[in-house]
Amino acid sequence: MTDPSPRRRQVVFDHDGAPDDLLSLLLLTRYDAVELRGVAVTPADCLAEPALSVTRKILGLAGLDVPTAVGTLPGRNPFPLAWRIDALRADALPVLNREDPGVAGVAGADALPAHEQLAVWLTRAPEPVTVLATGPLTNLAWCLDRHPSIASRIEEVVFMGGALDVTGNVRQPGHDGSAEWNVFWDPDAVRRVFDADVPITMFPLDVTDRVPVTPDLARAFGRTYGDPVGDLAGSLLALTFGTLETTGLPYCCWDSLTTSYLAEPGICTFETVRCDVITRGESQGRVVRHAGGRPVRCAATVDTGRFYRHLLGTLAPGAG
Ligand code: AGV
Ligand code: CA
Repeated sequence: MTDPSPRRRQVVFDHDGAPDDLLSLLLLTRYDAVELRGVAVTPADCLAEPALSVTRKILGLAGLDVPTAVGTLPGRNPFPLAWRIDALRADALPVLNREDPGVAGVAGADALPAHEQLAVWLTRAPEPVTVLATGPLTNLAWCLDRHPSIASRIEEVVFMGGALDVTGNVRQPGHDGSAEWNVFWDPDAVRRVFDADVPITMFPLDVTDRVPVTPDLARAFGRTYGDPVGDLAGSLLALTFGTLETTGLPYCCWDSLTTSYLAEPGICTFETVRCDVITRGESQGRVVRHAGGRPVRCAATVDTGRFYRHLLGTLAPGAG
């Protein structure tokens, strides 16, 4: 008798359309360990319409018929427009436009806005679902607020966000720089999710800063040129170039490292930290260690080489 096949995690993905989020979506489409049940787009680090469009095209490229929804809830602290327009560039990449848009089925949004759709996905799932969030937690917070019993439908929240023992990445007038952007966009949402009875695994800047997008990593995808998945991955990484020159901070594999946890959890080590989030004032959006806070399983160290090999091995298996 053969072993029963390992259980596939039921996953709902909530992302916010930046190149790194799209690379994460591409990874998810390749993972045997993941059954993708729905993809929500939060209009935070992206423009909603092209981010939804590119999401559907990536699912189409993978041959997956997965429902999508786009968010309408606003955040308190908007992302720079210069970052949000990257979704327009990604949506125009040739590798995603080999077919007529009508044929690829990219036209028209699903009926429900993402927060309501997320509630439906979680409620109707046959077993508890992992919510992977690589953008703000606004949709999930709304679900928990409006339908508190949804907490029991959630197996684990896996979230890219926070900066515990390192400087944040927000550089805005009136802010002290201690926050990470996904939390800063909607600090109250993180508070709401922290208050819920759900297991949280968080990937703060403390680890994600250790996996920058390097020229070597991006160029390695050239070795499988002609393969649509590898070409898309390399193109998404190329879109991140210039970040250090324009912001003073490198572009990192923040979201894709977080996503890799669903397939290869041994890339990082973890420690449980009692956390709180500051929601007002010049440190708003900062996640802090706090003795009375809620326990969060936080990624603490990362095997950088193993992560880069995971990316290449998953998205450009022939690259060696
Ligand atoms: O703070 C990291 C989060 C990740 O979810 N995002 C980018 C990733 O999708 C915000 C962000 C921080 N710095 C950025 C960001 C930059 N230089 N460009 C675009 N987005
Ligand atoms: Ca993101």
